[in-house]
Amino acid sequence: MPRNILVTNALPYANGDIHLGHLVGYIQADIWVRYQRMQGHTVHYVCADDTHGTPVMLRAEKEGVTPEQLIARVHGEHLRDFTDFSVDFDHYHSTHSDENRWFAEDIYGKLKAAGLIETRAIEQFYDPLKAMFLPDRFIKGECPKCGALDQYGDNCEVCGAAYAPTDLKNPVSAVSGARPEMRSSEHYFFKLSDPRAVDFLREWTQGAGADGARRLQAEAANKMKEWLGEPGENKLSDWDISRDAPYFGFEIPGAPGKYFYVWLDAPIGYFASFKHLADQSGRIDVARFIDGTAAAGTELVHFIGKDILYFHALFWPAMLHFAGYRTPTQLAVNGFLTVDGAKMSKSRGTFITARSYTEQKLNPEWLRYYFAAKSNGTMEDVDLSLDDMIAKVNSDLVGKFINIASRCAGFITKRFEGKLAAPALDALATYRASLDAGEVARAYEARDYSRALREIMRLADHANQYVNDNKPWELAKQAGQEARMHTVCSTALNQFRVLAGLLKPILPSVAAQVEAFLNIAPLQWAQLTDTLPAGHAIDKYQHMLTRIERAQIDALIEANKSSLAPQPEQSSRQRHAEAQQKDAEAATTADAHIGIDDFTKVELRIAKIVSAEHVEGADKLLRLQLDIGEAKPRQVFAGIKSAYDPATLVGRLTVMVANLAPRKMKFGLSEGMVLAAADEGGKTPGLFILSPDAGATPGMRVK
Ligand code: B3M
Ligand code: ZN
Repeated sequence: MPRNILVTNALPYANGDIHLGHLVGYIQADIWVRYQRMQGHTVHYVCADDTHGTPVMLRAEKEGVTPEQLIARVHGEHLRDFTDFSVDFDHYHSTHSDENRWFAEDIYGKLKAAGLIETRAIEQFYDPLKAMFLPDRFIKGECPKCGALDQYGDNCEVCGAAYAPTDLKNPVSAVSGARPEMRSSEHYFFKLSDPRAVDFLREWTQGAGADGARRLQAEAANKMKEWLGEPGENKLSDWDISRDAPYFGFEIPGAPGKYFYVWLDAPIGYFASFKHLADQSGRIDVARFIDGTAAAGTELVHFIGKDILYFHALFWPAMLHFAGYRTPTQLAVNGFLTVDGAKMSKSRGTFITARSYTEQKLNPEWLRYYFAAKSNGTMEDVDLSLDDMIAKVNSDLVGKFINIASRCAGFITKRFEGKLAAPALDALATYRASLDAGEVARAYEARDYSRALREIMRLADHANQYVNDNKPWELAKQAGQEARMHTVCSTALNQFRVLAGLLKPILPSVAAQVEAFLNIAPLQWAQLTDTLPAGHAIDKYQHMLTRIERAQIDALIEANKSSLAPQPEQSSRQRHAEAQQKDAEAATTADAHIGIDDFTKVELRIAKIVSAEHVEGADKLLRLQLDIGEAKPRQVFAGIKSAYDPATLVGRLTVMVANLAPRKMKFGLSEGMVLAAADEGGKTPGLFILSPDAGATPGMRVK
């Protein structure tokens, strides 16, 4: 029975480059789609850029362009990267589109009609300078647990603690540097705690689709059990789906100044992209794939990373179900990418962008092959071990697979005008008998590509054995062995053809070259073991795939080494799958350079410490009076008590930030900040305040 499947990949956020970590899931999905099509099934494969939210808004502002301009540029970049890696969507759309607005409003309206939308006021950090509410990731401060400076509002990069932004000590807005204040605002909530939603999700996450296949991998289903709690227990909170202006997104109908939170309309983008595709093609019945009542007999499969499981296994199916849409048939969840066993790192050069990979002229099929060899259909992390990648590509892909053609094709062209002989039927029969095509098919279906490749490589060994046993290059030198050599090479090329078909979902561009070289119609699963008949003319063999040189990998790593000193590694999101609901608003500013204008906003001045004393009831602070040439010294509370005896500070010159907004503290007003060095990694304990060179006097500007 031909299947009808709508397949999606997670929508990459329109604020940043595609990197190899992204590509794991995209390549896995693309392989699956190609496999299904080879089986004769109908697949619609769509994706889009996820464009809304604060990070896009702020980044556009910083670049001096409109959000629309920014997302248009990124759309082009993302699509080009995917195309370079043969991730071949039928359509690549944008969540900032008419279709998406329509679906978002429709779903919201239906949830509201179902009594599942509620408003209530919440307290949130507000940036008074920038006049906007701050997402957690745009608040920085000291970690409440380990005291590390400069940590984001949701978790600490140093000790790994997860917390609420209100727990941060000395919070500042990462947007303006202002001290945020608490403000109340009316928000819209999707009532996930409603018993209807909880009951539905309990059933949905543990249950199976119409075809009996589980919707979630075992690990994912278990995670859901944890998140949902025991029956009777209700651990779900309502989901805050609104954000206040200024916000780049869709305004909520009937709620001026309130916008849909980016994560509400992001998954809806799957449908928007599909609708656009259907409208373009004029031949796809959208309702058959997405309507709650009309969608029996079609499938909806989402490929996602494990960091966004929460959204796709709870919010999304609940939204769909209660709005009368169909729910996903399957979530295909992949793990994170590590490189040589460690998290991707900008300073080590292992945060590798898709663009740099192609710019360094590495072959995308190498990566597709290696990722496939490391993908087993579970949520386990995938390790890109660079030496192992070189070894696997060179020995398996080039050494075992390509090698068969390169050793036999030349003789056919030179000696037999490119025409094949009838293959040795006995040899071909043993070969085919040794292939368990059903096993390869089951492995592809289960996204266990590593298992599929083991089976395929076993078969490649068999083919190589045949060539080694029959040595066409020796037959070529012997008189009277012409016909035998012709048969051996023709048999080997028939064997090669089967391998190319089996590998086609993983290596589309190599497979296309093989089809051209063998002069055959596109390989399909049902015709895998067809025979190329005697007299079939092939094309001249051209080399299809080179080996990887270590130097190419080294150059790639070098090209990805950040010019900045070591910085926080890829954000700690990978450690906190659950806290990652907030990821869509992930920091944009973390690794950017600042311009000189940003720097000169900070007014640094030489200050003379005229008095220093302990503060009653404060275990970290000293009260300093600082002379910066003004009529009256400034009072500053500095967290340096652990490092300095106040008496030794009096009379010293140091450096202070003079234009920091004054802050009211329990002990009085703090009118600035002194600078101190600290080893954030915590290896060298202590705090070290700065001193100017001799000759500097109080009040001098530091630039
Ligand atoms: N854009 C992933 C992220 O930004 C998010 C995926 C959306 S899928 C609907 O982390
Ligand atoms: Zn910490």
